Amino acid sequence: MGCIGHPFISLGYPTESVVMIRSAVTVSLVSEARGGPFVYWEGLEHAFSRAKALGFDAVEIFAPGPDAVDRAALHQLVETTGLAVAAVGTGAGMVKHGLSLSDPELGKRVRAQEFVKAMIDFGAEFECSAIIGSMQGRWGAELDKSTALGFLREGLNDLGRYAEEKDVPLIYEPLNRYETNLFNTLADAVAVLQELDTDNVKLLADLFHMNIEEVNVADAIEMAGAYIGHVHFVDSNRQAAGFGHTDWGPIAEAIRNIHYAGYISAEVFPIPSSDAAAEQTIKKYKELFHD
Ligand code: LER
Ligand code: MN
Repeated sequence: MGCIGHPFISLGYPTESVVMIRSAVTVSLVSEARGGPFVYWEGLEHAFSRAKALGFDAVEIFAPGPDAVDRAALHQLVETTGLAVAAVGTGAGMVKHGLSLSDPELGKRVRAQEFVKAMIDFGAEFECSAIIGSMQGRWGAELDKSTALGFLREGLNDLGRYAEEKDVPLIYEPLNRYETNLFNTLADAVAVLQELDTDNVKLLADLFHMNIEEVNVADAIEMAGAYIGHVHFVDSNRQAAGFGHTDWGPIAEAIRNIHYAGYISAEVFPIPSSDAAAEQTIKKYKELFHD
């Protein structure tokens, strides 16, 4: 199953449907990101096999770049496990190459766009979206805020339209204040999406960033509603859901209320181990969304 295909199962009634929320777990293939909030680190085969054994629907991939993954081998993994690719992260463009969509230098912004476009192509081959998180960049001494925001808007417009040609949404992720000074809340990000020339850019609700920035996480989810296209499922301390102090009831209710039909993807530290974090995630996921 691809990540954006047929999210609703019809019950035969014209106005009723069951929303297909699906589970995913992250794998990082980026050595520079060691110590970061990704569940699996031992390659795609290992991640797909563990995800399959634990009952996940999909794997979200943080790759060093568009050419770093053997695509034939990945197609084979998708086929043999029956799992999907939930999304592909683009953060390696920043972590490995120092690129961002709001860089003061035109040449670097162009390279950032080229990197993301190639990642969109990679994701589209597996029917899923690319995520723009740290690639959004930040403003600072060399670049004032409104110019940086203009660059980001330009990037989201171009890349959102590019993704549309490939039949996949583009996912934009507001981050907490320690990672970007552009947009930190879903409401601010929704306002930006409303100004774009395309409606193909959706938001990533990362519940860790939201725990830091939102007045009320559940209310923010309800407000952003149909703009949300992906969820990072993570507790207050960036560990697996249930290992921190997040109050999950109202958040799960908000996700159901907006008829969310995408992935609930664990982007968490592998604490106390990758498998323990994944097992806790799928247990909490079933408790909140599927029992
Ligand atoms: C970074 O903090 C994050 O949440 C990632 O999803 C960004 O790529
Ligand atoms: Mn995230």
